[in-house]
Amino acid sequence: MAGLLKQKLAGQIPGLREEAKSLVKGHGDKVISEVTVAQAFGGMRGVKAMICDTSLVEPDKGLIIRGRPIGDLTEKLPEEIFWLLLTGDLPSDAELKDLQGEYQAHADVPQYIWDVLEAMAPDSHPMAMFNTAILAMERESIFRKRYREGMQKGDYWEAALEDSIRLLGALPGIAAGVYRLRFKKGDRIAPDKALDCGANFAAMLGLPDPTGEFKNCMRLYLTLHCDHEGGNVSANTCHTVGSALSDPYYAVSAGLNGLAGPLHGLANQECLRFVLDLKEKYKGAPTEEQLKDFAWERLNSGRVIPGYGHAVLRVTDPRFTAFHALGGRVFPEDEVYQIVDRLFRVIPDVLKEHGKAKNPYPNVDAGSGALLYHFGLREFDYYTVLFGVSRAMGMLSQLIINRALGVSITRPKSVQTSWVKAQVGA
Ligand code: CMX
Repeated sequence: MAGLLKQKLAGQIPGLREEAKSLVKGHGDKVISEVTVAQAFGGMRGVKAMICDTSLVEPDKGLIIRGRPIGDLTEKLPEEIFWLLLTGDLPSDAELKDLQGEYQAHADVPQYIWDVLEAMAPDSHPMAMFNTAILAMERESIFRKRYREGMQKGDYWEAALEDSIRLLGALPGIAAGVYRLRFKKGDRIAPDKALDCGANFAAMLGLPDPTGEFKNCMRLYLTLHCDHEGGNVSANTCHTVGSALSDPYYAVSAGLNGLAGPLHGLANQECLRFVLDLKEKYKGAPTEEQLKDFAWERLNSGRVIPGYGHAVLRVTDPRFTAFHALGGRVFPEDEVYQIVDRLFRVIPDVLKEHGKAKNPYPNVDAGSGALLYHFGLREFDYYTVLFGVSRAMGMLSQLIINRALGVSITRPKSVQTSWVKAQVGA
């Protein structure tokens, strides 16, 4: 592989290495964070102990990809986002075409993957099927092969990039195949190599798309979920597994297993269920007044409002804004969309008055499920697979950069409870 992305990275990597080396050499003993007892017992929340340059989540701005707010990137294709995540720049037309060509060269999923998936129990979770396919493809890893042949440390990133492109090229086909097999949608649909990644994915899912808006929805979905810093469960897991020099197939599959957890990738299902329950209860879209009463009833019974609040953000999530805008443009009359829209008008004020949630505004999950539902993608268990196709871009770009920088194997020090007690005099 000698694509333009590889060439661009080859030009950037010496500078990145030099920067990291001189920071460690000149300032290696300076303190950038500390850890409290509460953090050690509480998921290391807020401890600054890893580097991730691909993206940043700002409380007052939301997701920033390489300095660009995600709200400014909603018209970009997922392939452009991968290029941006890795290099810090958006690709030129020629660079984009080149990368798309590389994806297309690996878009056909080998038959042995389908054999493995078809042998799985028919009620297997779609995420288990998706991850099994990725693991089964590990036999194709260029990184593992070259490592065994004695690859130089300085070349690790090249092999990681090659595996990553192969994986990103194949993931839409794998994910679409899982959908059609698991939910008995009929034969698989072959990739259309003339299409961009999001459009091709939409086409392979096989849902009716007379207006082409489902393609737009898939492009947007893949773009918006691409990355979320380095410390979240999937990115952090991928980072840790990759740090052992496990190849990208192992590392991404591990990260996606984390994404499958109810505290990570499942929230949009919960939000959509909440909206559909409202539709059922009120036999259609409730009025703003009805929603207000309902929200108070729910809060007074000690339950949260799904889709609202965030651990970091303190404004409306720009990813919600983008999904909301697409729904408003394409199907403003849809009752599910109308509920999402009315909740957005009502809930922030209710939560402000309630006074508990630090962020009363909607997060990304408040609206994405409604779009999928509208377009006929109604198998909730599948939604995390869509998320995974997108988030693989973030995990892989972080992994390639880490291999380029020669980031060490992850090995924080654990301590015993008795040590903590002695330390704090408890
Ligand atoms: N409805 C009601 N109460 C809420 C709330 C909501 N949507 N969001 C937060 N609160 C409450 C919390 O339960 C907490 O109450 P207690 O003090 O009684 O425990 C209090 O407000 C303070 O919480 P917080 O610091 O504002 O929020 P956290 O960082 O602890 O949690 C989150 C963030 C997302 C888990 C939380 O806002 C929530 O449960 N939201 C609803 C579920 C949801 O939308 N999840 C999707 C998250 C998407 C993402 O993370 O990307």
